[in-house]
Amino acid sequence: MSQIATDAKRIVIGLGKTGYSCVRYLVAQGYSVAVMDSNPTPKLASQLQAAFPQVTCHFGGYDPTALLSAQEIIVSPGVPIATPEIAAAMKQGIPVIGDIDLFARAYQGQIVAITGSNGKSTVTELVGAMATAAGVKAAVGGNIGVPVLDLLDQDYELVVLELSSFQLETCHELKGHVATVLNVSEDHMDRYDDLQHYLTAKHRIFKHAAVIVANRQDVMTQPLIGTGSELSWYSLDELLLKGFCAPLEGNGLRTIHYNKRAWISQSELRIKGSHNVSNAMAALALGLAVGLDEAPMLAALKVFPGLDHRCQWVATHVGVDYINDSKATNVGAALAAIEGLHIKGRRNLVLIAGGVGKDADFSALASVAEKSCKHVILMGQASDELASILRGVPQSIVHSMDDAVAVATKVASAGDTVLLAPACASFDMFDGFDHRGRMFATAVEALL
Ligand code: UMA
Ligand code: ADP
Repeated sequence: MSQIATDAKRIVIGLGKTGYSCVRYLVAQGYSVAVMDSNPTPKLASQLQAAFPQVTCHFGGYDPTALLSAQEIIVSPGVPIATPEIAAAMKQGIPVIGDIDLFARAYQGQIVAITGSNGKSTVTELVGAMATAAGVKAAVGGNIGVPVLDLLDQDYELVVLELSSFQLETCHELKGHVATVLNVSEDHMDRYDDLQHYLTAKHRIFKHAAVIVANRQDVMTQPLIGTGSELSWYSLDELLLKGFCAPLEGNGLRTIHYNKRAWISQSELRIKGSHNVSNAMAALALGLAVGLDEAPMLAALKVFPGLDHRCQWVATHVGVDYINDSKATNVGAALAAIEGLHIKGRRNLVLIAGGVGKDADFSALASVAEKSCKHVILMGQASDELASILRGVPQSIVHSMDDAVAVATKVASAGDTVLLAPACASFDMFDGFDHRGRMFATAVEALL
């Protein structure tokens, strides 16, 4: 631990990817900067001290006196603003912001701002690909893994931001040219009092947006108060005369229409499932709002392969499909995957689930799993709770991904699908959802 110089005018809290990018940016702007982290040995500490020896550090907790003398506190998304030392500084009127506000102050180009409980990364990448296809110099960043301030190093005309509720909590100055909340279902209930609290954080994205893209069928994606923004609608099932819609047709597929004119059939998309038709419509509406043309947007949509660890086919072994949906880190995403892969009238799924439950309510999984899963394989911290909720389905509890796949091979038969859709975060057993997905793929590939 070291003492923070009293002239440290900007204090960055949390020395992860975001905190590091904030320090780098603020130092380059000539500010006096200090950094604090609750961890006594943050991973990036030695890198920071080597690159920015002038930055004072306080690790293993927060220095309340220094916080009360800050001109501005920049909080990383993983650090709750309800942390007592931060709340005390806020009470004294010290501005508490995040990296998104620093970015918003500096960036002059157009911003597409995307949040939602599920589909954020897919839609963010898709809009980025559409813009690139349209010849626009565009980048994607934010919660997707690229700290936004790192995007200022290049002169982008358009930036597509994936924003989490955590980032939006500290966001006051963002002026998204167009903003959207894709959907809202329970997530991060260990950080929020209830769904309303979480929804309120998400809806902060609408503030100052010129255009809001919203799902006509889902009131939680629509601004609850008048914003003065233009509204651009899409809807999966409802026929819309204005905006995007894709009602189900006789062949069981959908065609995306815009202002009643057919644009593209679902059969031309590589990303599967009706949730991805919804994602595609949101991306098209966001693209239109920033002036992208139909032809390059559709060209990008047709070749978009989807992202790793999102309902990703890994292999077919003795007639059984193995699907990696490790990014299903909440109940809503897991339900979308289960419903998307379920064959009506059959229990064709072997579900691998569990991990860190984040205080979620898993009860919605029970009836869906009972009609679609022949077996559930549970692991991690939430396994006992899931076992109890899914007691209507034959089940096993395992302690490693290798064991999960080994059990799955025993219970699945030709025509079935083994689906990794954990409905939980991964940090009890893995470094992240991508590590968990890779461990699944490795175990499956070892069968071949
Ligand atoms: N820390 C504290 N006090 C705390 C919590 C954490 O000091 O109470 C410290 C940790 O010791 C660590 C640092 O803060 O040293 C980590 O900061 P962070 O958790 O904000 O993580 P970053 O590395 O900065 O990554 C963040 C996002 N992480 C979180 O929101 C938890 C990343 O999203 C994002 O990609 C990155 O910024 C770039 O914008 C990850 C995520 O899990 C992928 N997001 C959640 C989700 O998608 O569900 C919201
Ligand atoms: P996010 O960045 O919000 O986590 P991703 O695009 O990474 O979203 O997808 C995360 C998970 O959510 C995946 O498991 C995917 O199958 C599921 N998913 C994607 N889009 C939707 C949607 N519109 N509704 C429900 N689930 C979705």
